[in-house]
Amino acid sequence: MSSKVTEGQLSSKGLRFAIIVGRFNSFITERLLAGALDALRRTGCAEEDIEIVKVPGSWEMPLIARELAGRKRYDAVICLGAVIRGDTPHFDYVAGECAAGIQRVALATGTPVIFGVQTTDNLEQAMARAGGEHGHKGSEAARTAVEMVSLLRQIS
Ligand code: INI
Repeated sequence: MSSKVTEGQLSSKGLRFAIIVGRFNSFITERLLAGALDALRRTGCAEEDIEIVKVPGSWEMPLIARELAGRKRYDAVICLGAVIRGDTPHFDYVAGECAAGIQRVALATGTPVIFGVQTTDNLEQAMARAGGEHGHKGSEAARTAVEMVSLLRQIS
């Protein structure tokens, strides 16, 4: 007897997404956005089914995510940001609260809210994860969103 395995599919045709992008470290976040848009297009999503909302920084994401996820207009909300460690504890507050807030919004609304926020020690690490040698956090976040929508539909 074999076990039943449920996995999300990677087709975004007919799905609607909101993408929240932080302007802080925009040199990185614009790359994350380009990767996310490319992944959504490749999986079948129509351009008019994507809304992009820009926020000052990663700290502001959870509130806007709650607003967008709460409308039930989008199948998933994708958050894209870049928090880069500096010389002060600021990094820990911004990264920690952003991560916790995003998770809270997903659990409270039942809408997938994807944590496509890089938390790195320096710009070099950020670049390597924005289409460099360590992958692409933007396209990865978009594919995760597509998979989660499909998975939720299958199990509910
Ligand atoms: N916001 C980021 O998205 N990344 C950072 O690296 C960052 N740093 O290092 O300060 C950052 N700060 C701004 C923050 O998100 C808020 O916009 C700001 O504190 C106003 O609320």
